[in-house]
Amino acid sequence: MANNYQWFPGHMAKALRAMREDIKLVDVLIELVDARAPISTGNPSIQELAEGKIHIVVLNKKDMADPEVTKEWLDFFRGNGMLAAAVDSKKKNEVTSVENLLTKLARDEFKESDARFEAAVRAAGGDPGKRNVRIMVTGIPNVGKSTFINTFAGRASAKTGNKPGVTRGKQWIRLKSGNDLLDTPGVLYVKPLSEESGMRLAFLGSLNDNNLSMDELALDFVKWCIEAYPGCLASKYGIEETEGLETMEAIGAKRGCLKKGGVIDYERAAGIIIDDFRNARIGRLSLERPE
Ligand SMILES: Nc1nc2c(ncn2[C@@H]2O[C@H](COP(=O)(O)OP(=O)(O)OP(=O)(O)O)[C@@H](O)[C@H]2O)c(=O)[nH]1
Ligand SMILES: [Mg+2]
Repeated sequence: MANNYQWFPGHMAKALRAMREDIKLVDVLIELVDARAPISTGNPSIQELAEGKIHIVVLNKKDMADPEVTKEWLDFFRGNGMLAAAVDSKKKNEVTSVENLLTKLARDEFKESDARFEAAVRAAGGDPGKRNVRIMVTGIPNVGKSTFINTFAGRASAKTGNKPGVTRGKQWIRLKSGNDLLDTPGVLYVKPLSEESGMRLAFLGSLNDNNLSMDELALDFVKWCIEAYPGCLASKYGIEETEGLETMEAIGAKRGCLKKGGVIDYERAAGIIIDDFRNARIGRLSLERPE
């Protein structure tokens, strides 16, 4: 069965409405994307939503991405006049460097007398005299929003998980710097996904696995990997790379994924391959490069 790589959430319109409301309250939008696929995990509509705000693109999970490609992406975004940084959200110093940049930018950009800002702070029950910089994190499911917020806030304040869609609720977190961070990240879904983008999101675990055939997903991944990073699967699993299905079978056999009669257990092989990719055990592989 071939996979249909699309979102299946019933709450996309609701999420967008909530996000539009939240955006009114903040000065700064931190858009988290996955460093391994910054375009497919990004939101084209955020440009319009972020108008009048400081918008920074943060390439998250850089520890799992191909470092050379991440450098190219940073050049790409900065070359297009955007603010961009790459981080491992589990590292405090990397997350803090993003805040330092934002605080400085926000102070320069928004003057004390900014009426729009004051109104927004009052509407949120805050004290505009204090001029705290208000920050919001956005991103598609599973890009690491909760992890980023936790590290940012310096305590476990946002629930994290491996499955998309874990986060609910809403509150502000006062940061050590005096800035305020919205606890609830904004979630945006881009629809429709192109076949290629959808597949990348599925590899990364941003689409719900329950709606996918994992055999097909792993096979698509193996095919991609042979082409984009030749030799990678061969050295990881000690097999020979041929065409996709045969290579997947070789990995399965090597890992003892066999059913009665020596038939390959595709499901188990698929689970191993996808899990290895998602934990960067096959290597630091980027799914997208700048054109
Ligand atoms: N290696 C690595 N893993 C990360 C990083 N950031 C997040 N993760 C992992 O990615 C998974 C998803 O992270 P979450 O913080 O739950 O992602 P989220 O965007 O809040 O997900 P939803 O709430 O489901 O939309 C978790 O297993 C995290 O541990 C990172 O920078 N590096
Ligand atoms: Mg979350």
